[in-house]
Amino acid sequence: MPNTRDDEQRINAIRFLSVDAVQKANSGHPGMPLGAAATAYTLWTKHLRFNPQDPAWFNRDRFVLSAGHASMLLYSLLYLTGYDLTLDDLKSFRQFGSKTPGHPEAHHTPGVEVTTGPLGQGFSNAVGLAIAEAHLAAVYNRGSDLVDHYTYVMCSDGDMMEGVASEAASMAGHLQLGKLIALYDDNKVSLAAATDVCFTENAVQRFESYGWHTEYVDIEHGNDVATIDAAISRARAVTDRPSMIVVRTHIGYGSPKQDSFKAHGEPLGPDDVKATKERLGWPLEPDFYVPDDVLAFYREAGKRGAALQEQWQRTYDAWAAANPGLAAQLRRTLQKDVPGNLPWPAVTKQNGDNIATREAGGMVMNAIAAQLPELVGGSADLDPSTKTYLKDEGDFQPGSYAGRNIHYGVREHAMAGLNNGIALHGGLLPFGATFMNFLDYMKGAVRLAAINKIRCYYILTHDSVFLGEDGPTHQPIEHLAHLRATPNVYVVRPADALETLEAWKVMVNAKEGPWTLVLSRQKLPYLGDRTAAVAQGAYVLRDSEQTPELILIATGSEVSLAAAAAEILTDRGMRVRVVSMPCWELFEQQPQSYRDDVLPPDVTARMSIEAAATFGWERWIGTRGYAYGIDHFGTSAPAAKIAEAYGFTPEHIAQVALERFAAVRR
Ligand SMILES: Cc1ncc(C[n+]2csc(CCOP(=O)(O)OP(=O)(O)O)c2C)c(N)n1
Repeated sequence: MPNTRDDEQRINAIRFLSVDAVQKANSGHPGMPLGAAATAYTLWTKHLRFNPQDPAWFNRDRFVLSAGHASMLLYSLLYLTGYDLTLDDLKSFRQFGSKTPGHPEAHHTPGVEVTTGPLGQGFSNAVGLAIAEAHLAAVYNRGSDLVDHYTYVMCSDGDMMEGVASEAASMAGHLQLGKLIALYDDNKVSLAAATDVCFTENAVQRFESYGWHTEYVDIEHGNDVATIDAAISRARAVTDRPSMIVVRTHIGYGSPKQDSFKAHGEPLGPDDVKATKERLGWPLEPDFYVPDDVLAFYREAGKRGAALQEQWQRTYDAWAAANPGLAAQLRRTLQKDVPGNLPWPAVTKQNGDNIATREAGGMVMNAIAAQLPELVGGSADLDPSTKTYLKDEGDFQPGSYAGRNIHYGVREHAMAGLNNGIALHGGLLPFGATFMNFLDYMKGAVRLAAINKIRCYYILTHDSVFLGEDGPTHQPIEHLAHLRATPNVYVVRPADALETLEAWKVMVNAKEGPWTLVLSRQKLPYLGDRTAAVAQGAYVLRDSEQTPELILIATGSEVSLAAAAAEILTDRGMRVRVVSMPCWELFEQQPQSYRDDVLPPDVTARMSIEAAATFGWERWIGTRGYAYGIDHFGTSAPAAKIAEAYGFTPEHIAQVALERFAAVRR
């Protein structure tokens, strides 16, 4: 059935708001909005449940534009349906300080659920949102429809090419996430060329083999509202599998650049804007034109959401009255509050000596897990090594969505991408664990977590060359420096079991993140009963009797080494302080007076000791200091041999300190 004239007008409104905004900004991507407008229109006006008056409505359907470069498609919809976004905001597309940045940013523009732009990420976030929905429904619903929404994701060729989307799609298929629906704008053109030069797989077959329900809308029907509508309806009815709707479309539809990569990433130019408007029957003037009846129609669609939310509120009220304990828990978790009386384990020499910090971490997590039901997650097929399995909390699997251990499989990138979605859904606090070295495989998603200050935990074990025999491919070197250089990321590398406990306390009480907890494979000594001031980022672990003349600063497994070296230096008559510095970022947040207490400015003889790249330590050791580290890749050998070969022994550290800082003693 051909589109009605009304449909065409409404679709054109999306197209030309996008085209005009890109033209005005002289920057952006008109191609996909032109081609995918009919799909977006159909979804947003016939299926999506949302309330522009309350973008945070808990049970709204989630919509993710994974192809973030097509941001104007989303901004047009947000404006038209009545979110807090004006026509002037669209006119400031991509301008400094505007509400309409180049790519959609969560927490910045009302109605934008997740930050997208790096292709593939949004798709993985959507899988995470769907996991969150499934889990929360299983935990909270008790026969009601309290948590009952769909997650829709619009994606592009580029999304489909990215590995992170494949990982996430494979997981979604395994997990049978029936309320996840992807709409793939299959226009066969990407940035640099038509996709026939590099991407010729059969998407329908691919997703079928992942275990998804699939729909295909052919090129004759890529703008056909009735066809797309029917495909979405069928997808919604399939609740035992996720759905992939491939919609074959024309990039740059209606423009002289149609079907060319030239339509993808640059403004059409005034002549082509005119030609496109003429071709699709749109008034040439004014720019940003929206007929009154079109706007009224969209606003009405937006208003329907308020009624849906009211209806849901009644469901909520009845549910909350019947389940006061769960209701309190939901409220608490949505506010990112944590119980004040978590059963933190006592860590002493008895249970904390000679254990790896990964072991200590597992013990702490398991002690608090029952009281922290929002904590969900798992590892990329490594939990026997990362020690992150929550023993009494069950597995998140089809048929047991209340389980809290997520088996991500060997899919680090999807793990981090899914967790971003889980966190952004609200109500949950995700963690993902792997060997620290494989941070590289998830960095794309970690960076987006950092941009959005997403509250989530990365538990990175096997944190140095001292993992030993697995050798340089598994031994992190530059990773600490990389993480520390990434804005908004907290990096905590505890020195012993007690610091690990304190690190967990700090992380659990933080409302923002992300947090990386960096843990050792090897056993470490207990550094004594003390106030392990992880919350302050650094503290004096061991001091000289009189004013120190040398400060050894170390993190993680090198703190005990520094302490042992300090003993030797003390015997040699040196006044040595040892500072444990588990978290640079927290230390930076302390008042200057505290920082000066720990690192007195007049003590310029400072040596950092860390089994990693020395990059960045100048910040704490100053121009007179010396950074002892490992500025090369590691090697396959037993840890003790590596320690000896790389000079990470108390004797050698003491020796280096004596040589480097001989002047201090004169
Ligand atoms: C991870 C990543 N790599 C590269 C890019 C740069 N880039 C932006 S859009 C795009 C490809 C666009 O093709 P497609 O996904 O088919 O979108 P369409 O052309 O249909 O708008 C590329 C390579 C990106 N945004 N993210």
